[in-house]
Amino acid sequence: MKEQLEALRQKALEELEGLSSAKDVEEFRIRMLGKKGELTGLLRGMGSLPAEERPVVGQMVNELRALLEEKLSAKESAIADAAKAEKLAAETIDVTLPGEQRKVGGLHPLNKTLEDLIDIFRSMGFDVVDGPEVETDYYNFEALNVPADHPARDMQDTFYLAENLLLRTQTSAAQIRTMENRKPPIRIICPGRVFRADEVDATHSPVFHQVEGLVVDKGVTMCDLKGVLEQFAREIYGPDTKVKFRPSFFPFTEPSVEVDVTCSECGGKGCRVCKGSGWIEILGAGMVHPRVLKGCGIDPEEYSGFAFGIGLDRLTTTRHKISDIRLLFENDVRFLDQF
Ligand code: 2U9
Repeated sequence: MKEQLEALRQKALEELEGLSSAKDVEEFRIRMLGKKGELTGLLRGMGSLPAEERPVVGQMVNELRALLEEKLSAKESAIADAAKAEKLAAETIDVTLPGEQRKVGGLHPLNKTLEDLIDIFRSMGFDVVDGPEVETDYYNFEALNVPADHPARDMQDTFYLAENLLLRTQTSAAQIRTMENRKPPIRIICPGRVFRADEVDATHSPVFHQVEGLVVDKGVTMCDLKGVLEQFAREIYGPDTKVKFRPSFFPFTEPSVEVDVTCSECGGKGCRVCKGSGWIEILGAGMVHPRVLKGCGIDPEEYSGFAFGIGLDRLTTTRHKISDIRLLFENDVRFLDQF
């Protein structure tokens, strides 16, 4: 029996050495120390031993059991430590590697131009007002003295949603509402999207952007209009920019003008951008028609005003020498990245 025990000890210690996984350890434990295990088997065989040998062999069995248990738990923690070390090594992060480059977004060129414009007019004392994109016929046309037979009222030029409801063709309606609700002095600009049933090409889009302005007070004259718009043009195109006022016609202003600036590309000599003329048209303006003031409850005998309309898309394309208005709406990041 003693030899059997010794042989088992030898074999067990040898096997134990070769265990390499938690699963191996558990199987070994069951095989040796479990209920039907080899050591337990030897213990059962003690019944056939002479009584005086039983305590000695019993002690040897217990010692071997204790030794195996101790070695097993040491083996177990060694395997767990090795597994942990291996896992940590695999998870190692090299903090010195360069980080992932995150792209930082920028303002769309239209918004950039709009922000510049708002800054310029704010510095001259203008407030910014907003209005709905869906308007009634009254606010979009009637209140602006646009007659019923005006071509702009045609279905071909305006997107109608219902008989009396349309997508605004200019942002003026918001200014009519301001005049209805506020007493002069009024000094506002109104930026926003407007809609016209235009075919898309390099210079036209059915959706585009405007910034309209309105000043109403006692004694406002064409001189004020000229001063404000010259200041605006110089801030946008540079201090040497010359400004030209040409007579024009709009139903909502009288007199009306169109405003040109010297071409920023050629300085007025004539080039491809200004089609050889040396001038670029940037906006329309005029003195608010007395009928428009009256319709909003403002007495044209007491007050006068001027208004202007700037096409933001055109201003943006001429400023940045963008050849096609469609680029502003396609949102191709390769294009937008340049601003
Ligand atoms: C009120 C009264 C009058 C706004 C004006 C223009 C002239 C004009 C165009 C510029 C380029 C439209 O986007 S565009 O095609 N606009 O030429 N707009 S005067 O006149 C107003 C506005 C509000 C109450």
